[in-house]
Amino acid sequence: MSLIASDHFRIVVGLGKSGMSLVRFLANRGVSFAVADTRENPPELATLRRDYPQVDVRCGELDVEFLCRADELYVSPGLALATPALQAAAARGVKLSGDIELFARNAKAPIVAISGSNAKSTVTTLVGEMAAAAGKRVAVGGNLGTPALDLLSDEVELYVMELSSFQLETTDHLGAEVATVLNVSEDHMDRYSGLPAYHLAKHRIFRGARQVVFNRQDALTRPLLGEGMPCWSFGLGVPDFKGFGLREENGEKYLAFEFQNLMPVRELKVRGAHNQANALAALALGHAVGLPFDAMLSALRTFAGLEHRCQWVRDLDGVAWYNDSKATNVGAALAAIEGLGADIEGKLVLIAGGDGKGADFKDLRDPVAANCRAVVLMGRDRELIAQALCDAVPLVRVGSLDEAVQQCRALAQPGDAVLLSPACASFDMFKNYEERGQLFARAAEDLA
Ligand code: UMA
Ligand code: ADP
Repeated sequence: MSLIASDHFRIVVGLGKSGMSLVRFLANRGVSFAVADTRENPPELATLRRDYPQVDVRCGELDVEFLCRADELYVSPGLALATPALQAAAARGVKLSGDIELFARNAKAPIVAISGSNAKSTVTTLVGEMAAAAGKRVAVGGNLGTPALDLLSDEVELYVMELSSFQLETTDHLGAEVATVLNVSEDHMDRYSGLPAYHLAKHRIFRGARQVVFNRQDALTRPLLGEGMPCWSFGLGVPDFKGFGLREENGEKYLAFEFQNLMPVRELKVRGAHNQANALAALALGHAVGLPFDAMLSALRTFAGLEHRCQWVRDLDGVAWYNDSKATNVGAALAAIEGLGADIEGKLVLIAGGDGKGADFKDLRDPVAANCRAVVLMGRDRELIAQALCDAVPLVRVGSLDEAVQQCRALAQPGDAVLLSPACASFDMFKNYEERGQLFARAAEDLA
């Protein structure tokens, strides 16, 4: 059976990383397609013109008549499906699809599919490392790192895929061997009408799944299941049948599966309760696809965490500095504030603010009051955060990250930790969260 109909005409909408992977995929299969992007100069334009000069590319405002020439549009996850030109094309019978749908139709090895508001990259990387430790030829990517279609290969024995809600919106049938939504908290409220719409998009990951992993502590991660669907769970409580969790014995806390202790928690290099949950989620996913425990546990022992996720930067005069620039929403910042706050002797001096993506910051108030000495606020939505925090702790407004670092140096006391965990996207002040994290780390390292 041909996995891609050759008589259809397609248009790739969006010429970023995923768009370029679509171009390579379609060109390699000799099917006819064109490209459109609303930007005058999309990131991969030069590469496209160099490698595929024959491809018709339309830049600038989307032209509905042009889009309607296609049978199918492969839409970038960066473009909302609600974009009027896309909706107009859909109304005229053009199918809206995406790279993950195409990937799923063409992947020959089992897929571990991972979504959630937070911890996707951490858990995806962990499962990838567990599979590699077990000797599997594993391909890891999706929303993280390499675009899905660039991973396709007959050599691959297991795909471990991080999938965003944006990617899932254009995915009709993933057919994962095991799928999970790790947690659900508000994010991307500038693209969704509310939490229900975001939740619905995330749950498309379960379409056609053969097994499911859910979070016992987050009801929104549970799919509606048909009877007999194999189902594993994780959570920080004591586990039961088909569950991964924590158990305490003789004063020692263990990662555990059902009634069996697997490994003392202290052997994990990553810190905080949220990372224990991530380790348990990865174990559940790995177990579902038959990875042996010894390989999975050895991967857990060596995993030191990803850059920009509660990453230790330095100690200075008894104050530890942490870069959690990847905390681009409230849920992630809460995990860092509560996780790290419980782990240190003193208090946190928090740097927050940026592009809030329409979020409601009120959930920060109590954890900030309990864990923080002060909050240094920057970025476009700093006043929204200030309003939500009220008078929970002293607030300091700054105009730059360097100024924020200087203020933190003055505010923090021995035993405290300075934490950059902005609860916001970075785009109002930086190229991306990586640049924000790097500049923070550099400014902290430069302090004398
Ligand atoms: N854009 C336009 N016009 C277009 C197309 C895009 O203005 O016609 C703009 C939009 O603001 C969009 C941005 O460009 O947000 C990026 O779109 P793109 O098509 O250039 O993106 P890619 O480079 O293909 O990256 C996408 C994912 N980006 C998004 O979902 C926004 C990357 O996830 C992903 O790694 C990549 O595909 C490969 O699969 C990034 C991301 O920020 C890391 N994801 C969000 C997140 O993690 O929160 C969901
Ligand atoms: P994602 O890919 O979903 O953005 P990451 O693994 O990159 O996830 O982590 C993003 C942010 O979420 C980090 O700032 C991290 O501190 C926070 N985080 C990590 N694990 C969890 C968790 N289990 N629950 C909530 N937040 C978490």
